[in-house]
Amino acid sequence: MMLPSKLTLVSAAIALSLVSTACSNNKENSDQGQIENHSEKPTIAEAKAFINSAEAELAAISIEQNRAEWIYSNFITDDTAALSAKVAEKQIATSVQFATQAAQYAELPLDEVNKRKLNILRSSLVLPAPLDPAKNAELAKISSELNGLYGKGKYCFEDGRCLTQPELSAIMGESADPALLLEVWQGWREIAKPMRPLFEREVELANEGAKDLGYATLSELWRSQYDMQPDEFSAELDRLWGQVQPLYESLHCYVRGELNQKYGDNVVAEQGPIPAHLLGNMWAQQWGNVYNTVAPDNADPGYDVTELLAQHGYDEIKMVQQAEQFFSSLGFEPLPETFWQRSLFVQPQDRDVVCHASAWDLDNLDDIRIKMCIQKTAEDFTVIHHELGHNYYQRAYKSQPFIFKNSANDGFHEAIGDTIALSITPSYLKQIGLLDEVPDASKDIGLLLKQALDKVAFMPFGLMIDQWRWKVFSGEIQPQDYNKAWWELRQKYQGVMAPTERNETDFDPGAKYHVPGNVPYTRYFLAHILQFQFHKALCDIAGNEGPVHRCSIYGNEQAGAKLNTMLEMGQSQPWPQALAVVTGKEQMDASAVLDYFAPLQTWLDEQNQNANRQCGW
Ligand code: X8Z
Ligand code: ZN
Repeated sequence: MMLPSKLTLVSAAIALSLVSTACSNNKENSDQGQIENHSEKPTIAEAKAFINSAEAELAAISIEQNRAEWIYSNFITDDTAALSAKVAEKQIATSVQFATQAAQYAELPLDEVNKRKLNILRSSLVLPAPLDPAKNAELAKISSELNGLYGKGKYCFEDGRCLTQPELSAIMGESADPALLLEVWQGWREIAKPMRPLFEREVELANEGAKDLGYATLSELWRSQYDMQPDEFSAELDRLWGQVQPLYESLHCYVRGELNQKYGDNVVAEQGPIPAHLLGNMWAQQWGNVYNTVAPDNADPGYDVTELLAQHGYDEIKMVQQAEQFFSSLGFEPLPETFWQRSLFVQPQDRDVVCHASAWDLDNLDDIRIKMCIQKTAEDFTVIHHELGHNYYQRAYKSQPFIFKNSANDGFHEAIGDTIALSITPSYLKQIGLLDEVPDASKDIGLLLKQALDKVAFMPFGLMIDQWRWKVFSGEIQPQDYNKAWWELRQKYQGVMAPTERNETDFDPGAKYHVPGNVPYTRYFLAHILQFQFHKALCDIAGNEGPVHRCSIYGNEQAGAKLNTMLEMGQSQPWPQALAVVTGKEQMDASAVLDYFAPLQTWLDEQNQNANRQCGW
C-alpha cells in the first residue's frame, strides 16, 4: 500500500490501504512519536530525517498491508478480515502519526522535493483515524467489514438460486424484461441495508481524524489532493461538467425517447428522469448495453465485440494477453511471469472473493497483478485494458521514491488504460484478426453512439458520487437523509430515478462498490475527461490525420514513449506538469471530449428535433 493516493491503483484494495492511521499500540510507532516531539523549532536536517524515516516505514508497512489485503479480497473469511483489519489499523495509525508530525515542518524553507513529500504525507489520507487507538482500531474494523459485506453480497431468487454481483450485473446488461430487471435491481440493493450504521460511524470517526489533522472535514481533506485549494478544485469540476452537460443532455433525451418507444409510457415516460433499471447496468453508470435497443438502423456498424471474442475462441487469459500485446506494441516491456501466476482472472466457485476489478502492486516494484472475475464480454475486454493501465503506470514509476509512487493525480491513474482502450477501433480489430471488414464512414454514428453510451453517460455518475459523499462528510447531508439526498443528486446530475419507492431503511449508495470500499470516485470523472485529452495528443504524435474517433495508436512507439515519460514521473511533480508532457497543456479540458463526439452531437440534436422531443427532466 502506500500513501492514500497510491492505493488508488488498486481500485478496491486501495481504499483500505490508503487508510492512514492513528496511533497504534505498536511500540515502534510510539517511540517514533517521542523522537519527533519538539518543543523547539525544528531544523531542516531534522525535517529531512523525518521524511526519510517516514517514507521507509510507510513503504515497509505498505507491503505487509498489500499482502494481507490481497489474501482477504481473494478469500473472504472472518479470519482474513481480522488479519487485514489489524494491518490496516497499524497502517492508518502510522500514516496519521506522520501526517500530524509533518505539520511541524511545514514552515521550513525546504527544497522542492522534500516540500512536496511533506505535503503528500500531510494530505494523502483517505480514511484518517482519530489519534485515540481504540477509535483507530474501530475504524479499521468497520472499513474491513464494509468491504466484506460488499464482497459477500448475493441476491437469492425465489427458486433458491443465489447470484453474486457479476452474475447479477450480467442480467442487468442482457435482459430487456422490465420485471426481471426491477427484481435484480432491488434485490442487489438489499445487501447494502446492514451497511448503513457502519458507514455512519465510519464517517464520524474519519471526520474526527480529519479534524485532528487540521482539516475542517473529511471533504476538505479529500479535495486537498489536487495541487490546488479544495474550493478551487470543486470549481474546476463544475467548469468541466459545464462543458459536457449539453452533450449529456442530448444523449439523455435521445435514449429516453428510444426507451419510451421500446417499453411504452407505463415503463418509461416521454419526459422526466429515466428509471434507473433500464439502462443496461446495475447503477445506470454506463449505458453501452442498451446500444442494440437505441441504435440507428442505418448506421449500425454491424459487429459486436462480445460476439467477435466468442467466435475467435477468446477465453479470459487470451483477453488479457491481447490487452498486454497492445501495450507491448507501444514499446512497454511484457508483464512479468509472476503477473500470470499470481493474478486472479476467473471467479472461483468455492469461496467468496471481491470481484470488483482491481490492479495491485504488491511489492511496489515488479509484483504487479490484477484481480478480476472476467466475463467474456466487450465490456470486460475494456476493463482489462483499464486494469493493465494501472499496472503499467505502477511499473513505470517504480524507480521513484516511495512517496512519489503514485499517479500525477488520481484521475491520471484511472485514465491510462481507458486511453489505450479508446484505440480499440474497427481498424485495430481488423489488424489483430478479430474483424474481417472495417465498416465505412457511414457507420461512424453507430460507433460514436456506442462509445457515448459508455463514456458520456458515465460523466454525471462519476461526478455525483462524491458530490454526495462530500456533503455527507461536511454534515450538509445527515444520516436520516442519506438515501433521499442520494436520489436527489442522481436526478440532478444524471436525470435518472429509482424505479420503485425507496426510503431511509434503504442505503442505496452502499450497493456501489466504492462507497463501502471507501474509494474516492471523482477520479473516474477526471479520467473520463483526461483520457480524451491523452488520446487526442497521442494520436497527433502518431501522425493521425483522420477523425480522432477512428484513430488507433496501436503499434506506435513514439506515442508509447511519450506516454511512458509521463508515467515515469509518478507523483513527483504537480499534475499540470505531467499533463503538459503528453498534451502540451496544463489544464484539464473537456473540449477533447466535445471534438471527439462532435458528429454525434449534431446527429443527436437532429434526431431529437425530428421526433419533437422535449429534452431535460
Ligand atoms: O472501479 C473501476 C475500475 C477499477 S479502478 C474497474 N471503475 C469505476 C467503476 O467500475 O465504477 C472503472 C470505471 C468506473
Ligand atoms: Zn481503475
